[in-house]
Amino acid sequence: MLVDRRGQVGHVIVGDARTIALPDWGRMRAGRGRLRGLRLVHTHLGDEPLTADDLTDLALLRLDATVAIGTAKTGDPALAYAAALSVSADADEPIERLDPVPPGQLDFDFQEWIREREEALARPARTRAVGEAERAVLVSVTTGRNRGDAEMQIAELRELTRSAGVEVVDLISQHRHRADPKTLLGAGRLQDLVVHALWSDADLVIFDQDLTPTQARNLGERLELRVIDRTQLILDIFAQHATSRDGKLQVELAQLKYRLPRLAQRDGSLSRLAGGIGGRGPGETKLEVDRRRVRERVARLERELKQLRKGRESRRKQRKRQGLPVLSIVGYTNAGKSTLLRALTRSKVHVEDKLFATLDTASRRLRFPRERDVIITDTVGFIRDLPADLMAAFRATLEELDDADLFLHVVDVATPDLDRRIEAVHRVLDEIGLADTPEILVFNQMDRMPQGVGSAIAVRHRGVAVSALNAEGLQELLERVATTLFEEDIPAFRRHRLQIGVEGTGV
Ligand SMILES: Nc1nc2c(ncn2[C@@H]2O[C@H](COP(=O)(O)OP(=O)(O)OP(=O)(O)O)[C@@H](O)[C@H]2O)c(=O)[nH]1
Ligand SMILES: [Mg+2]
Repeated sequence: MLVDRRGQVGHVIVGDARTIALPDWGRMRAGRGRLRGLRLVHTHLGDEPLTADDLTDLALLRLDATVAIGTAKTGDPALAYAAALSVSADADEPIERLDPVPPGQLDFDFQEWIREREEALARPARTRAVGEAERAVLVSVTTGRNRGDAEMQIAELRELTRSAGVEVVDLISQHRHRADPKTLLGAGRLQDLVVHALWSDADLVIFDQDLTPTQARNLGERLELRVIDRTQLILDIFAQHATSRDGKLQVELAQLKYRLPRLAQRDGSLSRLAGGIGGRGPGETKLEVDRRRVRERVARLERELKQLRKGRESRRKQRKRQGLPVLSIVGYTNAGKSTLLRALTRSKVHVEDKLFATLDTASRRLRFPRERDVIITDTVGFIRDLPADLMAAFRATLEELDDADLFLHVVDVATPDLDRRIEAVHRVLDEIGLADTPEILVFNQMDRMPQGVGSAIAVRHRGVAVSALNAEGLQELLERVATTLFEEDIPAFRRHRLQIGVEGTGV
């Protein structure tokens, strides 16, 4: 039976020995941070306590309480086992169980009890102000043997979340032998997730691992919260930061391509959802329409991007005719690439302590002594496991790198997983066929390290240590550039002292 707050029986459901099918919850949706307003009282065929499935339903459906009444050998009711979600964030367990008693002795003021619990739950919600950032629970599930760098991964997910303007309110992590194909997380951690999201009044859940369309759908439905994965988060950041026409179109294209299989997948399994919850969501016809629209839009975007690409190509050709060497700044996101461009050219390109602050290539002219000019370009940052759709969409932007005679590969020297990041950048360069372009490793942000440490790391990697922010080490860097590009020996340059001049932005 499903019993509402007034004590009225709304549904009587007859199941079989193994399962009961609960009704469609569509119209009985709980508000955010609230319980459903329904308690489930059901019988078990033996004198058996609440099962794992009972507790999963309790959590996922956010029931007020669940009660199982066992049956004695005689056929009489045995004990009543009751449980509810823990309402205090200090609780050790997501679920609170009452001591089993014969059903007749399950005697307390339910109205009062549930009122207190809802109040405890509503407390975090009340402190929220209008215009406040969205709140997210982060989830990380590592599998098999690849748990080694889980902490770094989580730290990076936090940074990505912050860059998207979302506040992190909680973290759930799990190491599993194998990912659950339906929900990624195991049932127990899923309960934890529901309860933590409830406690922290979260608006969305962000998974560090990419979700299959099926997992995304299952989780969204069970949590009744927006569920996104790392790829979507990165796409969101890109969408927020895109400024040029090119950038906006590329991001939109990547987003649509990511969404398409998720739309297509949905209707195939509308009929039966796990846990006996009736199917809901938009009907097939609407999905058909959605899918067609998305495909049309994808085609249009691709056409438009092709046009823009032509313009870009002719600009590149023109530049080539000028015969100027091209220096491209590449590196992991937030390493300080734009800051370095600024420092070198004293220009005002956009710098921000956010991942993927730069999405568009910006080129400036850099003047070396003896009238030798170089084009220097700033590019979009890289990240490990760059989503494939995004790579494809940004291929056009990355094509600019084809022209580079030399890469300035900027590394944040203060990051603990520096080697991994260098490797991640090399992997992307390799994927776009540019592994052979010479590079100078630039260990930036040395001001954040104790004296001498940055330079020591740079020496070990045969790079140059700089602080783009404080304009330190730039002279040495430029000398290295000059020797590499013009094959001139350093002493000759020392005599001249490098005077860099900067010219307009119309490259
Ligand atoms: N302390 C210190 N901070 C720096 C230095 N260089 C850059 N930063 C800071 O690092 C943050 C990121 O700098 P950006 O230049 O935007 O980095 P980016 O590599 O262009 O980043 P994306 O475009 O987002 O990939 C900013 O807050 C900068 O002020 C440095 O030498 N020292
Ligand atoms: Mg930048």
